[in-house]
Amino acid sequence: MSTTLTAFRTSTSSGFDIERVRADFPILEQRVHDLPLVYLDNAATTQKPRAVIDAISNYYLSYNANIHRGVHQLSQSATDAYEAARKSVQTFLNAEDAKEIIFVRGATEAINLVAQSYGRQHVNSGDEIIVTAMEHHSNIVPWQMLCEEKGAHLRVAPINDAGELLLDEFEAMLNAKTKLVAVVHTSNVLGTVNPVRRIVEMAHTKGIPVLLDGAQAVPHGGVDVRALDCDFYAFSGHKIYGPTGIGILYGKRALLEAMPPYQGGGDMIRSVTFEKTIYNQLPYKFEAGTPDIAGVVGLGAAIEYVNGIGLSDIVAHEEDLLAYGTEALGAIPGLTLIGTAKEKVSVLSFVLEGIHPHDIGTILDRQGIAIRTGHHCAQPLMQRFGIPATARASLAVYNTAQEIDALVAGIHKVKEVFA
Ligand code: 7TS
Repeated sequence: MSTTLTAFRTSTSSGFDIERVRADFPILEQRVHDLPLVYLDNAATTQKPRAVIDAISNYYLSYNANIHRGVHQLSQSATDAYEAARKSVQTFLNAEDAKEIIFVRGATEAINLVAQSYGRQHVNSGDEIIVTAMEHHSNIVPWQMLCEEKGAHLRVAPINDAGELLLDEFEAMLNAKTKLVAVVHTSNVLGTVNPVRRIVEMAHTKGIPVLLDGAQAVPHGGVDVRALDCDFYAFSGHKIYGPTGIGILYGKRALLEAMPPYQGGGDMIRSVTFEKTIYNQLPYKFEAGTPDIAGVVGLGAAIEYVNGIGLSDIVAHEEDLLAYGTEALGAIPGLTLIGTAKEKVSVLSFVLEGIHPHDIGTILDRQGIAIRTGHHCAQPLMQRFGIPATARASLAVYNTAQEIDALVAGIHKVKEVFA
């Protein structure tokens, strides 16, 4: 390995210590095929620190009960923990009100909620919804379903070869028929961080609301929904060191108040008769049925964990890794990085001349290295780049320069197999 980054920060004056961070994640001690695990599939899902695992087991061990229902002590404790997590998320996103934080299953469900509730209420025949060419399927298909139902049109803002949104083209697409802009904050394939503040400004000038898909943004930087002034923000707990099955929809209170419920059932009502149901207030109106209480508790612990390290240290560490990885991978003959935006997070998608990404992933796995290969639920983006798939290494707070060295050595082995 010839590449060295002299200023690599393995610890900082503010106390960031990579070895201490790694020790928080028990799974990183795993061996795979009798080799140390090198986990570089964080955009798919992150590993969980002990604090999250403990919070979930502590819920089941000591105060498992349903929420908002019982007068008994355990139910009260469960409700308190559930609502405390909502507060943590509110603070984390800098939302004005905890009522604007809706617990859902993940980013996918958050987007479907907006499509089915806000979308069905506001989108009509001939209207338009704008997305970008770099969306995950979960920010395409719900809008296509809505457009099909309503006779509306999905329009796609183009990107350049580096994987950056063409802002002028995007702006030119906004018109009186546009009912919603739904844009990925950070691309799961390219790592591109979109200029979302500008996007919101452009759309708001024309009175168009904006949904941001933040699934890949929240783990890699601070998100301030009030500063962004976005109308909806969606993310998943499992990509930010929390459990699967839990995620967040943030919505501006006035918008959420005016939206019909997404699902009917227990907890989302104030009163029910066979003649008429009166819906509950926010946020419960959108939380029908028994929620994933353990998941919420786990997500709350994950956010506290991230706050404990400090997002600025996480970002600084990942920036170092990205710079190191970009240089190291870029030096491999025959390797092309897909996604070279100026503003990007620690995602390294690549193709190797003459070798299918699936073969890269399989051979790397034999070396204990976990990456993802395929279309990454972004088939239209693959078509934009004229490729069927990429290999993708995506980095998190616990990754190291040595692991990138292992990846580089692994890729050289892949090339030897196919030489
Ligand atoms: N939006 C983006 C940008 C994503 O990357 C993903 C998941 C989702 C939405 C959906 O999140 P979910 O938790 O509701 O499934 N992305 C990926 C990925 O890149 N590899 O596996 C899942």
